Amino acid sequence: MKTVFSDSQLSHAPIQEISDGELKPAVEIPSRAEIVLKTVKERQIGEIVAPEEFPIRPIHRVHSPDYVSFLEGFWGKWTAAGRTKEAFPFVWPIRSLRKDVQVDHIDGLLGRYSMDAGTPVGEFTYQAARASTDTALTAAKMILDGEQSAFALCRPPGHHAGYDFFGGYCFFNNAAVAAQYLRDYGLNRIAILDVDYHHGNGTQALFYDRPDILFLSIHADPAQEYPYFLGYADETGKHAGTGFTRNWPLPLGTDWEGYSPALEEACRWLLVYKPDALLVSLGLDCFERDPISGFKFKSEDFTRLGQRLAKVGVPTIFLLEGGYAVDALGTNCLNVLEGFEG
Ligand code: FKS
Ligand code: ZN
Repeated sequence: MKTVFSDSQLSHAPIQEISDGELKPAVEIPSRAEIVLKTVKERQIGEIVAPEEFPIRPIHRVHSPDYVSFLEGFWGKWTAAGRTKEAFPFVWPIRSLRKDVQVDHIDGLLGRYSMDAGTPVGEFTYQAARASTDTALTAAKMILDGEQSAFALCRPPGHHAGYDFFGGYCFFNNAAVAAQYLRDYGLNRIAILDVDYHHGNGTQALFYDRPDILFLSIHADPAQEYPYFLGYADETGKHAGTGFTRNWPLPLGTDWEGYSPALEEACRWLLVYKPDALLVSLGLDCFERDPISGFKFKSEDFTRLGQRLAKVGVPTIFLLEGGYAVDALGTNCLNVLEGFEG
C-alpha cells in the first residue's frame, strides 16, 4: 500500500506539556513520524508520496470556519501579545460562565477553542495540521481512485479534535475530514474504527446523529482514563444516528486476550454495516511499553490486529493517531500494515 506523508507535518514541534501536575517533555513529537517513515522505507510496503495541497473547503465541511480562522491567525495574535513560547489554554467558558460573549483576547480565545490544557500550540501548528489533513485527504482520494488500501502517516493526530475545538494533541480531525470527503465524492456508507488507546471523542461527536458514518471505538475506560467525559458504553448515537456509534471501554491492564472479543464484535458490526470504505484511526498506544497508556499489547499483537482487519474485506485507510513508545512505534505500526497486507 502507498504511504502519504509531508515533511511540513514535522514543523509542529511541542517542547513541553502539562500533565499530572507537572510540566513534562512533550510526547507528541516529530520523531514519532520520523521513525514510522523510516520503518515504512525499511519494510518496503510501497511507494511514499507527498500529499496534494487541498483548499480549505473539506476542512470547513467538518470544522467551524471561526475555529479554523482562530488556528490560522493564532501565532500572530499570540506574538502581538508579547508571548514568545508555545501556548497553553488555561480558562474555559464552562457551565455558569458566559458562552455568548465574543472574546477577542488571545487567552480567552485559547479557552474558547480547546478542550484541555495538555495541547501546546506553536508557530507552525496550523501549517502542520493542514499538512496532516492533506495527508488524510490524499489517502481518501486514492481509495476513490480504486486503491484497496492506503496509509495516511498523519501527524499531528486528529481524533480528539471536534467541530470547534482542539485538544489531546489534535487540531483538525483527519479521519473525520477524510470520511466527509468520501461522502461528498460519492461513497454512501463510511465506517470509522478507532483503535487508539484513548476514546476518539471528537470523531464520535462530529457524527453522533448520522447513520451514514458508523463510528466504532475500542479504548481504555474513560472512567479511568483521558478523555474522561466521553466514550462510555451507553453512547450509541442519537436521532437518525441512533445505533451508529458503538463503544467498547476496556479496563486498564487489558492485553490482546481481553481486547480481541471487543475487536470481534466491532468487526461483526462492520460486516452488518457493509461500508464502502473503512477508516482506521490507528493509535499504537495500546502497546505495553507506552509511556502514557495502560494496555498490554505486545508488538506481535499489532500484526494480529492488521490480519483481523484484512478479513473485513473493505477498502481501508489507516490514519496514524497516537503511540508514544517512539523506539517501537515504527515496528508496531508496520506490523499492523503488514498484517493487513498478508
Ligand atoms: C496523562 C495525561 C493524558 C492526554 C492524552 C492525549 C492522547 C492523544 C491520543 C492521540 F491519538 F490523539 F494522539 N494526556 N496523565 O493518543 O489519543
Ligand atoms: Zn491515544
